[in-house]
Amino acid sequence: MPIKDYSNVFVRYDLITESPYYSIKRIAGDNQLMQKVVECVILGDLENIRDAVTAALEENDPVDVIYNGLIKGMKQVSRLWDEGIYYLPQTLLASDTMLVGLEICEDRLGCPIRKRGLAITHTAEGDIHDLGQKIVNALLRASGFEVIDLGKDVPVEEVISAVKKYKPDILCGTAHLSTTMGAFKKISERLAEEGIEIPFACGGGGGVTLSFITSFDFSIYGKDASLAPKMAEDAKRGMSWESIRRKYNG
Ligand code: B12
Repeated sequence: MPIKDYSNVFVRYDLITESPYYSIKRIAGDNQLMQKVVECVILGDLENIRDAVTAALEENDPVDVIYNGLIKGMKQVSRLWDEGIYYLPQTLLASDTMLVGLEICEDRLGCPIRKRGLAITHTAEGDIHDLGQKIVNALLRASGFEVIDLGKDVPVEEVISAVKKYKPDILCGTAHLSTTMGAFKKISERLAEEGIEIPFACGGGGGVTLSFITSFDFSIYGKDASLAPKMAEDAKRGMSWESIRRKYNG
């Protein structure tokens, strides 16, 4: 049948919230302030994310806004990517939007003056998926840990040098690519060569699974960023990496 009405040909049904494709209420729940945060992340709305997060923080705890706003939004972005609806530009925009929101939440979380310990975080060599790492940073800082953030795409040797220099209580890593997660194993081998025994908490996606992470020494698998401060606390109290792994990975 020939198309008679062309008025909707440029409408991005995958991007508009009225789309039956997703209902924002179903994703974000009844809290309208949180709905706005989720919506900004999904749409990569850099213009409105500041106002949305600031408004949500008036009634919600920063950790709630991170989990029930920013991460919930990013989960939908992951789904849209996996289903081939989002491509790199939309995903990148959504990621940047999430980072702006996270920074505001992190400021609001503050950090205790007295430092409880030291953590080094990084995203694996060759990998730029650093959203998880940024959440880990925020939660560690909020729990009183000083965080040395080595950033993303960090060469294995740079991680080892930083560990030797700063002697942290815990090392944290994030990876998302099947081609980059092997850097964790290399770090583990280099730590052993250097005679350094340190808990190495790893998280992320793709092939970063419990069975992969626990296939080499020092490493502990963290499914969720909220585990990082708990693991860091245990490390600070002097628990060995084996005991921490038993506690969190069974
Ligand atoms: C966002 C995203 C991007 C963004 C990244 C922006 C950024 N600043 O991070 C952009 C658009 C740049 C991107 C690029 C690419 N991406 Co990408 N991307 C994603 C996507 C959609 C979401 C990942 C994400 O950020 N999730 C949200 C965050 C918050 O989750 P998270 O990092 O997992 O963190 C949580 C936990 O894992 C945990 N955690 C994380 N770290 C740690 C650490 C510790 C210590 C602990 C305790 C916990 C913990 O806590 C967090 C929650 O609380 C996934 C799809 C998916 N289904 O996951 C693909 C995905 C990861 N990307 C993929 C690919 C292939 C790419 C590209 C190669 C695409 C390309 N052709 O160029 C490039 C890679 C470039 C590079 N060299 O890295 C593939 C990887 C496949 C694989 N197994 O190898 C995926 C799985 C998509 C797919 N299904 O194909 N991507």
